Amino acid sequence: PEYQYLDLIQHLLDNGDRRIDRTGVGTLSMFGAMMRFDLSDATFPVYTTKRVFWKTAVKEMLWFLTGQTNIQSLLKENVRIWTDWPLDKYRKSTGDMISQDAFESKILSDDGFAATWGDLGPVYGKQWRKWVDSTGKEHDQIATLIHTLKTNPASRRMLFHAWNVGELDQMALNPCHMTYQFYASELSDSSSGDGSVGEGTRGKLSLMVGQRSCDIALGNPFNIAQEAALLHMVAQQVDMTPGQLIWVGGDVHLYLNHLEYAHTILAREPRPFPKLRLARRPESIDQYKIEDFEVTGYDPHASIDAPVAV
Ligand code: THF
Repeated sequence: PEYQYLDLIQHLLDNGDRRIDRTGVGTLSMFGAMMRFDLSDATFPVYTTKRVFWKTAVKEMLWFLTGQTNIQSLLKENVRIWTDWPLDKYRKSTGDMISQDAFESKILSDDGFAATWGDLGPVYGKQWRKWVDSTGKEHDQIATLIHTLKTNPASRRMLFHAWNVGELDQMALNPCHMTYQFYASELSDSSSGDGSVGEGTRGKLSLMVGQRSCDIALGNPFNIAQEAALLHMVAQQVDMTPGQLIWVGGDVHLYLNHLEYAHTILAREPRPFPKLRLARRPESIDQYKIEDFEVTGYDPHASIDAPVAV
């Protein structure tokens, strides 16, 4: 299954359209791609051709699910993948060429500073949990999704979306992964009940994620791991078993400073995906902790350093 990922990278190297992107780094790009991962038997699709820091990726997902948008709470979990954007803004606005370490320390120790400089605007978490409509009413898309999965799992409207057109200009970065659509199959008769039946008995749950823009080297390994984690969590919450994770990419690109990364990873042999067990079943979808994720059998090749384009 990991060959899908390697094939995409090979395709970008062979046929990618060379262009200058928003960041100025340049990419090899293609339009339209799909990957499918089977999550049955507790499979956790974390790529093995490099070490993927899956805990960081899952922590980011847990952060999205709580509705937070300030990097302070991420930094408290030692997740530094979002620092570049507020840091860039701070440096450009103040002319203070502070180091990343010093900036992060200040965000952590000074709540006022964090409130001013650490917020990413109405990004994923805000839209997922508190989408504000034209009347000022807040919509919790995640709660609605869980409710529909429990009460009407044959619905074709089980999705949440981050592309809030009216708020795009307030976001540090426009959403990359946008639509999360769920599909339940093999539904049992108890599916219209109260969800109090035994674990995983109500049916099989699949997730399709639509992503408009994908950094194949840095972003995609994180995205697949965290989306798989989300599917495992949602399935547990609604008493279903995880089915397939289907990933659909729009502009899928390899940054030109990741060419060596591409050649290194293509020379490696994939190994079996690890397994995921959720150690406990929290009361709600936003109460999972990283300690709940018990991963076994992860035996990756060495990690590869690659710079992120801001
Ligand atoms: N912008 C770009 N250019 N690429 C992205 O992947 C990306 N994201 C998020 C928003 N904008 C993006 C940020 N997510 C890493 C991973 C995910 C990121 C940003 C950076 C990263 O550097 N990963 C390294 C180190 C991980 C670690 O230190 O824990 C890695 O080797 O995986 C796509 O969501």
